[in-house]
Amino acid sequence: MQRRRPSFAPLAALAAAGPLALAGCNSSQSALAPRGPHAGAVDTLTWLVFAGGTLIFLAVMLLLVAAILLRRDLTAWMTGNAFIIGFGIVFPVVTLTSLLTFSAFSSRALVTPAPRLRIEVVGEQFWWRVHYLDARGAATLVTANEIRIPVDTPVEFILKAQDVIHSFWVPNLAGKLDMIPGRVNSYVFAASEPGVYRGQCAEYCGAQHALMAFHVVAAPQAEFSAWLAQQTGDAIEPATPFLARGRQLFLDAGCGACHVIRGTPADGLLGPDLTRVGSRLSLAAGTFPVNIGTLAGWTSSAQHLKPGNLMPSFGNLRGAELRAIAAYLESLK
Ligand code: HEC
Ligand SMILES: [Cu+2]
Repeated sequence: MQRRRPSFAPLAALAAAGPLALAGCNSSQSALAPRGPHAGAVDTLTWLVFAGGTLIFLAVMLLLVAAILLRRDLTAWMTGNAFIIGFGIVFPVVTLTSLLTFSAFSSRALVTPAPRLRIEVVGEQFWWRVHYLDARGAATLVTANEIRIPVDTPVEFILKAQDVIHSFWVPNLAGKLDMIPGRVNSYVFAASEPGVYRGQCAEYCGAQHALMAFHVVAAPQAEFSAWLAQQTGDAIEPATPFLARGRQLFLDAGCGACHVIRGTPADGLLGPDLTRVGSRLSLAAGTFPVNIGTLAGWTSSAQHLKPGNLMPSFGNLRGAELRAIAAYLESLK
């Protein structure tokens, strides 16, 4: 009789899956690449629990194999009282108590620093409304889908939701926190390195939940202050007749019913503030880069590009009109 050749297919599949899984491990939007003290504390705790869990798992497997191979010699010892009390009571009590103590101290580190800046973020289907607050809690700047913060500065994030439950998550900087309609949640975190950190809605909130992302841009204090000063105030005036025509078309098409452009009659609150939309890193909550092409495409086909979002497609606008509107929006820096 011929012996069946052993099949290596499962091993090959495992070998192929390894690199694929590792490919997910780049440092952008990763909780394993902390860039601030709060994410750092979470990271330490993660590795501690992971390493401890792995050790205990290996020890249990070792005992299992020993019990199978050595049979009676060992099982006699394993059913003795000392073994059961030692590994069944003392060991779990000691490990779980020390973990609890360690994690309690880590979480204390997460809540202590006094914030020096307060930013309110409201989760909307499917984008983020961002308010920079002054000391009295009034909004000094309203923007969307992008949050700028100074480095090494604890910032308090005050989280709300407009419609359904969303979850605010910037893995490189902090853990996630839910945004719940009718409730206010808040937490403080900081970035210790300048950079652009991607965030993502982490609670399923409807059809376009996956396209509900944002960026946190951490910059040195001086750069941040300059940005904040530049962002406040009215939108810049159109510099050419073409851009002025774009603004007129924007207003005539009724975009102002849902969008604010400060300094113009556009004062609608249903959609993102567009006063400085040309200066943002992304369009439609992290979905596209901002340029004339994506702005025109979005305006004519918002429902095609992000089906079910709350902006209708303006398929009635002609090419020349779209180009003017998109050029005007792109100029709003
Ligand atoms: C019925 C309300 C409504 C009208 C009218 C409307 N929009 Fe919007 N708009 C929205 C909403 C809601 C979003 C957010 C979509 C998302 O990302 O989920 C949005 C997003 C945008 C964005 C992306 C902003 C950002 O920060 O990413 C641009 C640009 C935009 N709209 C331009 C326009 C233009 C131009 C018009 C007119 C031709 C228009 N909108 C008319 C509701 C509206
Ligand atoms: Cu969401």
